[in-house]
Amino acid sequence: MHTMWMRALFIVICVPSFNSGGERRIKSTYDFIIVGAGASGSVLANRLSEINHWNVLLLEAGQYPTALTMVPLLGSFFQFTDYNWGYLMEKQTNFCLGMVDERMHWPRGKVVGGSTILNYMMYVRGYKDDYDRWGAMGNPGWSYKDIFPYFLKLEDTNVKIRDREYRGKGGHLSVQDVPYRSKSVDVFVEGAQQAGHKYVDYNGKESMGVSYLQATMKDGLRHSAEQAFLAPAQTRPNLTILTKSRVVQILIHPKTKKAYGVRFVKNKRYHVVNASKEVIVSGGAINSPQLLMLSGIGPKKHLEDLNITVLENLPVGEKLYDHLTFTGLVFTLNTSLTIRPTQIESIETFLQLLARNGPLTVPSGIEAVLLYKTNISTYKGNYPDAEIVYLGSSFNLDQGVRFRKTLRITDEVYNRVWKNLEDKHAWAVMPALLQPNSYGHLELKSKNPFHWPKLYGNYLTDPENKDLKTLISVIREMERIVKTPIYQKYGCEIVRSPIPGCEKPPFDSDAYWECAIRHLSTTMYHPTSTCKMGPPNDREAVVDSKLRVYGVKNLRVVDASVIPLPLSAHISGPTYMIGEKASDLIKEDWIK
Ligand SMILES: Cc1cc2nc3c(=O)[nH]c(=O)nc-3n(C[C@H](O)[C@H](O)[C@H](O)COP(=O)(O)OP(=O)(O)OC[C@H]3O[C@@H](n4cnc5c(N)ncnc54)[C@H](O)[C@@H]3O)c2cc1C
Ligand SMILES: *[C@@H]1O[C@H](CO)[C@@H](O)[C@H](O)[C@H]1NC(C)=O
Ligand SMILES: *[C@@H]1O[C@H](CO)[C@@H](O)[C@H](O)[C@H]1NC(C)=O
Ligand SMILES: *[C@@H]1O[C@H](CO)[C@@H](O)[C@H](O)[C@H]1NC(C)=O
Ligand SMILES: *[C@@H]1O[C@H](CO)[C@@H](O)[C@H](O)[C@H]1NC(C)=O
Ligand SMILES: CC(=O)N[C@H]1CO[C@H](CO)[C@@H](O)[C@@H]1O
Repeated sequence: MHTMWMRALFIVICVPSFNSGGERRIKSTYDFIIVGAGASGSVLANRLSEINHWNVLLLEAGQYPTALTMVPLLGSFFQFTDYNWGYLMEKQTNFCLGMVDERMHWPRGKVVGGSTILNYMMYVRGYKDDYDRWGAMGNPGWSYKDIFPYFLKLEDTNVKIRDREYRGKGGHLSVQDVPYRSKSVDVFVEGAQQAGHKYVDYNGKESMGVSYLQATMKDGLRHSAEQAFLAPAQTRPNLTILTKSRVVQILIHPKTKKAYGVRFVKNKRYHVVNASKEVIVSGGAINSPQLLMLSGIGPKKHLEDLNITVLENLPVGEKLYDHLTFTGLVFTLNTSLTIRPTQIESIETFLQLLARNGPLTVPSGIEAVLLYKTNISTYKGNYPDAEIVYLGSSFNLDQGVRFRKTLRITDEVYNRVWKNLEDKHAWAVMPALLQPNSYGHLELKSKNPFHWPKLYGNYLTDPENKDLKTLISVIREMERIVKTPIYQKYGCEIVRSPIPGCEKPPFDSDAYWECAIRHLSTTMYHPTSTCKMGPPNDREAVVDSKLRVYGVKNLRVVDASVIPLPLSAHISGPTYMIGEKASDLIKEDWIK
């Protein structure tokens, strides 16, 4: 942010994008109305408009993104624009203690492409057991063997280490190696192997191990849902995309319980459009449950308290799984191998980007991942419950200007832990919990559709404290990795400045790490399960295995909300898959 060209970027962001977003005349009726142009909604819009005689309307609350969103290192930058809904988690006891107002930031994309415009581009599909569990819960068609072909269908994989028969070629979404690698990431990948982890294609045959990052990227730039799925379909006459169109209600006949259209706001005016076949809600794991509840579908008591007429009593929003990660684990090397602040600001780096290489192509600084099973896990299969996300730098990379603010780290904490690292070769990992036992929930604040919902993460609240123990075990594993010969060669040391508020317990004791985790943990931005899929006898289920909302006709939810259990994955991949699978389910239902 300190050089001319970085400032210029700010200015360009403010220039409206040239793509006006289909201001065609709004018809009164479409066959399908899709709410939300995120990961799932974009796939649906593409696949449903493949059918000649179907008219599809895609409504998106946000606008088209500027081309700058394609620069991978700038990912987190756009969280400070109106491409982000800007949600904050409610303040909860003994958590987020090192954050401004003790509240966690929960960014979500409000832009064509949804959260795939803001996300960190990590492509991690998840494992056989992830999906076999969905099937075993009574969701026919969702076992690994059923959904695997959809991953192959959506991907265009271009990575060096690749288990061929496990990876798709020729799909819409490009998955690549990051063209630039800091020297320090090689040390991590080697160190993890010296500590006994395998080097693998983590989206391939071997379930666990260490790997360089595979990213949703094309030619070194972000490949979003908008580019992968909407751009190729945009000119189809039977697809209408309306931007800055915020749906405030799903219209449902109170007697027949049939969804027949939506009400939305565009240019400060209310519009009503009908759907002759279906309304499909793809607003993401926070907005989809919010919209259902505003429309009378949700927990009876909660809706009645807000004076919303109850059409269907369902446990909408009552379960919310997320992946938690700890951001206070920082190390230094005695040699210049990491990505340096001065490097980021140089003109040379900018020129490298034009050649589709250099540090700006690294998605938000993330370079590698290690997926493995901790010794806390009691799961029988060979299946990871933990992840270590490797950053080739640390939050001081930009002098605390941006990364720190996305996490709402207070000045006091930043100054103590990171400030004096600004001239050191610092790097960080983010240990993450993939199979949490705790879960949160969300509620409406009021019946006003423009009010934020109330979000509760409830992290680390499981009665046996397994989530906390797992996170500490992952920190310990990282400490083991930095003891390997390769790390010792570069004089690796853990940063020992205690987090303010955690000075009492001896540094590096379990009690210290618990305190640190309660101060500086954050979401990996993976909320799911708020409109959970399940069989009719599952009392937590909101949609059936065809993603139809129970008790309401012609209404589906298709996005990360339907995911029934925590995934050992990052959520964009599975959400694209859900979009592909749902498109086929819808086609099967309507093409006789
Ligand atoms: C900062 C960040 C980093 C992430 N990093 C990664 C990563 O590295 N790897 C990964 O796999 N995943 C990552 N994710 C998660 C991933 O991007 C999401 O899980 C995925 O995009 C979810 O897809 P979705 O279709 O459920 O919702 P979204 O992609 O969020 O799309 C929902 C869309 O619906 C629109 N919408 C909502 N309500 C309305 C309404 N009422 N009317 C009209 N439109 C509406 C929204 O504006 C949005 O465009 C990250 C997410 C964030 C925010
Ligand atoms: C939309 O559907 C409703 C309910 O079936 C109907 O009353 C209304 O007239 C329809 N509107 C249009 C424009 O077709
Ligand atoms: C619900 O309606 C009743 C009666 O009109 C009113 O007294 C009450 O304040 C309303 N509650 C809310 C939460 O709006
Ligand atoms: C669990 O694993 C961690 C890191 O790998 C290690 O430090 C710890 O001692 C292990 N605990 C037990 C009980 O084996
Ligand atoms: C880094 O530390 C290692 C181990 O102490 C040492 O052998 C090496 O010479 C150091 N390198 C530099 C550049 O100081
Ligand atoms: C009616 C109509 O214009 N149908 C088009 C819908 O989109 C598909 C895919 O591009 C075209 O083949 C149809 O002609």
